[in-house]
Amino acid sequence: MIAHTGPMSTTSRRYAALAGITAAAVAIGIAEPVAVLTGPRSAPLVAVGGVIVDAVPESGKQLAIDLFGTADKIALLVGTAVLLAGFAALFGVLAVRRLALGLAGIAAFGAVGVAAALTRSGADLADALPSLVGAGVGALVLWLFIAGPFELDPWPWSSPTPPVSPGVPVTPAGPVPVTPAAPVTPAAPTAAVEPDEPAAIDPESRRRFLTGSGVLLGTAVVAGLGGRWLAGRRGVSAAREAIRLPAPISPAPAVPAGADLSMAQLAPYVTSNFGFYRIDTALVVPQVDPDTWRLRIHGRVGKERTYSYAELLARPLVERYVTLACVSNEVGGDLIGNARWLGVPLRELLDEVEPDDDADQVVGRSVDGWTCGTPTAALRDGRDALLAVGMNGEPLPVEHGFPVRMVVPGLYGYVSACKWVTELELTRFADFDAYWVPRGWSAQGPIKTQSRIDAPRGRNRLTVGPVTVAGVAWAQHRGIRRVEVRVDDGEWQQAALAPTVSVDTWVQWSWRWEATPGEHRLQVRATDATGETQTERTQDVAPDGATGWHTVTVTVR
Ligand SMILES: Nc1nc2c(c(=O)[nH]1)N[C@H]1C(S)=C(S)[C@@H](COP(=O)(O)O)O[C@H]1N2
Ligand SMILES: [Mo]
Repeated sequence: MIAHTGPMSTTSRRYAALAGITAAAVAIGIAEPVAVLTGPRSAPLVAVGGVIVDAVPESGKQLAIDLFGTADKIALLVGTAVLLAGFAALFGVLAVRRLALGLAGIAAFGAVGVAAALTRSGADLADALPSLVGAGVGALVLWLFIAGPFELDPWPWSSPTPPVSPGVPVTPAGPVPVTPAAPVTPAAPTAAVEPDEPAAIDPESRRRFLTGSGVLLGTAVVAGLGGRWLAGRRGVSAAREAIRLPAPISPAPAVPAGADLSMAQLAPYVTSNFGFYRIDTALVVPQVDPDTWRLRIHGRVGKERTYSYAELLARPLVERYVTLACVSNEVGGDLIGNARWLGVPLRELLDEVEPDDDADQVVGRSVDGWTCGTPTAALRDGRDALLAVGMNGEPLPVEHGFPVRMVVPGLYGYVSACKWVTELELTRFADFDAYWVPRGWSAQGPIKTQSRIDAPRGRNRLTVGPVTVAGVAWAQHRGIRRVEVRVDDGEWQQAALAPTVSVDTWVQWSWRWEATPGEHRLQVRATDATGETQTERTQDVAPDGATGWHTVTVTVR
């Protein structure tokens, strides 16, 4: 293979880009089945994506959530893949100039993959393997197209004297630009050699090149999807389905009749597991085997202790309805849900380890390294803070933290609801910042009193006459005393509150409105059981939760 220095023809660049992209695709694809052995988080795409998730400032993350909803993870993976394809095309072009340059590009990407995989929390050396194997195979593929059996013969150049592969006669180029999509018949051998025209490619070599890249791209897709599928089969769904949860010694109170107004558009009082919002930083859902899972409670304690899943299930369990809310929930947003959680009271576990008096923070640590910091007081003050194993009568869904998570009434999820929890460390707020704190969020995250209008929706067209305005309001662990609605800055009108199970859940409210023609603005505000009314002042979700009144504009005819 000769190192070329003249300008490349467009045709040449297209083939080179195809070679580079094929090499990268095979590298990424092959890494997936390797990651079945070393764990899905070691796959290069997932490892690099994870580093990006942790590094992106919260404003960017919020934007992603706004744009893509919770599909932001898929968007990130697709975005990463597109970016990667761009670089891969460049590496292909470089490789035609000098193979070593292209190979160096692939090696650099391999190194990025290795570095990302090794710096994920809990990583071991084996996690380098998917990126290493991928880069090795990718390099081989690049060689195949640039200087190996699939090489174009010759690589077209627009330099005055097209370089000649040894032993192959030069065929002059035809006037038509050659593109990979439309194969061109070889030019007549009699045509004059134009100095700026690339030499015609041997059709046989073009066929080999295109067939090779087609087959290899297909292989990459099959290997990638096959690897993901295998990883899914190695997951813990089967183990989860085999679990029979014991009955609680302290069952959840029955949901009072009328707690759910059963209105279309209105969020149901109990959120289904399927409908429950999901927020976490995990690009692949952690698969935690309940048989080997352990919870270690340590740090500033008198007696460090470790619990197994079976030990937890053997303890007296309680079941409670608790409404979980995300601090990233905008006013009027839906990052909130109410479920029936089964678990061990965290207070009992903490009593057993005998925390030091100055240990004011309990850091929950997930198997993927994510952390949250909960005030020790909130876990010991008698509220139903749970180490949960069940959600709405089932073992926790895998994406909601299987086998074990924390649930603490009254605190936003980011400071309390650690999923896939494996460690509780007693420490001090002064000594440790949990995951979101250095990223601009408050260390303390009590849930703010909020209310939402679910019906009617904005832009709904209504007819004159009675309209039921309804929604939910929440002030977990304080409870809701009053919900008021007003129309067009008029008098506040008291809404009817549906009954609830406890102060730890949201409440449905409704108000009958005699709608008059025209455009109207509906607003809601709640007052919690301490007598405090939610503030009108609007505040963004960062650093400790949004404030303001939910406002919906409707048209009545
Ligand atoms: N391991 C882990 N646990 C986590 C998170 C996370 O990123 N990783 N996110 C928290 C946040 S911000 C919220 S709001 C809740 C959401 O719980 P859900 O996904 O079950 O609704 O989980 C919390 N627990
Ligand atoms: Mo959250």
